[in-house]
Amino acid sequence: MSKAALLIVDAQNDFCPGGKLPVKDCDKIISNINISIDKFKKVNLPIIASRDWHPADSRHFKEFGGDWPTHCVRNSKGAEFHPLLNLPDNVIVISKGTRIDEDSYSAFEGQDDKGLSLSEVIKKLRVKKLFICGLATDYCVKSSALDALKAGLEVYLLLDCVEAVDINKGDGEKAIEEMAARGVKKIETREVVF
Ligand code: VGL
Ligand code: ZN
Repeated sequence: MSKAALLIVDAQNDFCPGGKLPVKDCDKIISNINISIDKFKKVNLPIIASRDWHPADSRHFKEFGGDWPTHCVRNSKGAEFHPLLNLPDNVIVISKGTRIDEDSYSAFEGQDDKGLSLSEVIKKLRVKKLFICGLATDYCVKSSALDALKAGLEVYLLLDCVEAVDINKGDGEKAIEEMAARGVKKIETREVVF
């Protein structure tokens, strides 16, 4: 069987209630993600967590000409992973949006702590199947899933482990349909078995 990994996209405080760009039902999503984490942990498959890690003066922010309220400023409380997210000690953290002039919606635009890109990390681990979950469906999850397809991976979207910002109503649903049309496979946590 080809090797799988779990990619948790931007499960950070600022995308949850009380944060700067909250999705609804964050707690439910985090608890579903934790169930997925356990499944990968049990069989020793890699778990990768991306994080939005912006400089305070990023051009991604409205204040500096971008589209978004200030969020996930690196080293701030809002940029921390959600406190209930049960990441294993050996999680591979991918930081993205770290330069002043980049949005980096996709985790494939980020690097690990040694400066390796996500594609390099995945190649090194010989991962062929990527299970994607996290926040937000209509931006970073979608962008990461489409880049994963471009990288030649078999891509699964964990439907019960994603939520959209839905700036316009229905954005999340549209994003899911777009991913599916390009070849992303839709799956629920309970269907993940190794
Ligand atoms: C995201 C908007 C801005 C995301 C990040 O993680 O989906 N969305 N920055
Ligand atoms: Zn961002």
